[in-house]
Amino acid sequence: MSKDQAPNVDAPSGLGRRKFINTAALASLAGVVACTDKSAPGASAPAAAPKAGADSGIDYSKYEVKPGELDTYYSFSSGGHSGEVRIYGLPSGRLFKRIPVFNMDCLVGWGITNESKKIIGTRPDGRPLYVTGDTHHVHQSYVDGTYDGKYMFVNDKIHGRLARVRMDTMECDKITELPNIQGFHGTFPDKRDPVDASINRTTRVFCGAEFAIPLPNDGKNMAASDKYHSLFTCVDSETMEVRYQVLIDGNCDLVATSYDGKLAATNQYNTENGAHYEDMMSAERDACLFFNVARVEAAVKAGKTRTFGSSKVPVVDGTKAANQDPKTAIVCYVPVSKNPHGVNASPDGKYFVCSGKLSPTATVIDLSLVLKWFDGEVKDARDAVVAEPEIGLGPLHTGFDNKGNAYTTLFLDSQIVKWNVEAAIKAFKGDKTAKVVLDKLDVQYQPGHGFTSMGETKEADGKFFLSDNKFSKDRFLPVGPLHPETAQLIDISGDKMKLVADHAVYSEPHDSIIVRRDLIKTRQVYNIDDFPNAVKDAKDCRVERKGNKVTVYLTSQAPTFGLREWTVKHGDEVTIILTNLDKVEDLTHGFAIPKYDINFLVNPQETKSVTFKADKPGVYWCYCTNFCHALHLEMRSRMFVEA
Ligand code: K7E
Ligand code: CUA
Ligand code: CA
Repeated sequence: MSKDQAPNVDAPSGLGRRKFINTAALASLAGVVACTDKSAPGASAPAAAPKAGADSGIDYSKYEVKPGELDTYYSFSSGGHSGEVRIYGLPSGRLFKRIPVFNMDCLVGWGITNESKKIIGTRPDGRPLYVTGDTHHVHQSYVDGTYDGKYMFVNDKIHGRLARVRMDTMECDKITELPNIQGFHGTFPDKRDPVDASINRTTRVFCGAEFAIPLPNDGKNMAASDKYHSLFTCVDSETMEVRYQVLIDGNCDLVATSYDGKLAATNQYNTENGAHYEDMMSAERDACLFFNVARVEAAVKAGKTRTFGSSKVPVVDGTKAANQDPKTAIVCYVPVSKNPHGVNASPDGKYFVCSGKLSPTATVIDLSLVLKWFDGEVKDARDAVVAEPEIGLGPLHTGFDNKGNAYTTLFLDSQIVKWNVEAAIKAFKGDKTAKVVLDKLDVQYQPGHGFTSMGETKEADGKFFLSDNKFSKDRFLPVGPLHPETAQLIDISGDKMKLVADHAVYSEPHDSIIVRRDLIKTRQVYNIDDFPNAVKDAKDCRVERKGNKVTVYLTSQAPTFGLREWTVKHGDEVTIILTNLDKVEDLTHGFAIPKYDINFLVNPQETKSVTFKADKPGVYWCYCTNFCHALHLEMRSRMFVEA
């Protein structure tokens, strides 16, 4: 959008002519992505950037976090194909921590220590099972519709894994690979236990598979498209075991859950079951699938299940053919706009909103009508749609405030649109006076996810919206071909949205949540007793040998390691167990062995171990990598590998 082409909020220009993006319009879409064709819809000319600083009339000092002050929110963000999760403070945008999950990380030794490899899984030669990952969505565990501060869940799209991060240490403690799926995209924990109302704690994490694959995927047939299916999976949030899966028609994209715990949903853009993009956008409408959680679980319990391949996970049939009668159906297929992206739950618990992506509309689905469909009271599933406002081009994700307003990212228009849900419902019923679109704000550029402070909980507070943009181009000092992305902070507390900060973020965050800081309680010092192999006293440091297996028991306490030197033999299998005896907060030590590719951290009162083959004779200075003391450089030990 150029400067002289101010958004006409009441009647977004051009929408009438472009009811949806068709195949022909894909060319211009490609132009947008390549950022070469400035005339393409939504192509963002750098000249259109809003005036910075004093010219904007915004008092930025209101959003400043001064030295020594703490942020008011945590922002937990996926790291995309870096495979990690990140923690920022808001409003400052300061990066606090990168949590390794599906990647390797030599700062803390993730993928290097035995403890982390046990979580990741290993190959027969002891290397980590996978060292790549693609994190898309982060959500925390719930009690009664808001965060309980216990866990965070994050998915790996590449290898189809769900990981759990403990919120007290902010470290990954479990990873589960889902059977018989590819392209694990959307995930969401339930917000209330739907089956046992006495459990005021959520136990399910729902997971959607984006790519249909042949079941079984045994290499016998590539072409038979009727054999291709996606599965919707439920994982137990405590044990992290897969509870059950639902076989569906079409695919899964994003996932949402209702506040009463009765429904889980996934939007799908490939109802066509196409293998190529033209096929995937051939139908005028796709769908949002609603799973009746109690009925799905009753079917699992009743044993109406099958299994695929070597997996023992029970699979129930959620295909259309098996769910013709609403009164017994476990899945409801609600038709929505062409190739939707994103499904988000309004914090009042009433609606799910799907974005059109290839249609300039959002689809509002009334959950009470979906439940009525399951009771046979609503005949046509499409009747659960109560609004379909035109909001702009390329709508993707929606966040909510506490006043009934929705904020949707418009990828093609490079804008955030603020619209009112109840007004959209009135307009859908024919009320021509309903003011649906309330404001539009240019962002720089092409936003993907957008989310509001506490917006995924019933405690949505309407203070901030963060726009995670896919392109930054001219917004930051150039750093070569790989640009950072922009996370733009928007104040949504007033009638008009105000852009108050640009934060540079390393590629490529997809999704985040903004959590009030009082909901997070962390520990800064471990309990030494939580580690069964801890070396609890420097006097216990020793070398033990069983055949050619050698265990080195080691402690760290600034500025020394418990052994000044030790000897192993060429060819030994060496395990080093290191406990950090320091109890002082922030007193972390590192441990690196040159030429042996070993490097990891031990935090106060923590124990970690590594195992390797002593295949290179010589003297090796094992040193502390983490600046801990005035004698940090002197903090060393010596390993002698005897020839
Ligand atoms: Cu990037 Cu949530 Cu994976 Cu949309 S998804 S942008
Ligand atoms: Cu211990 Cu540096
Ligand atoms: Ca489609």
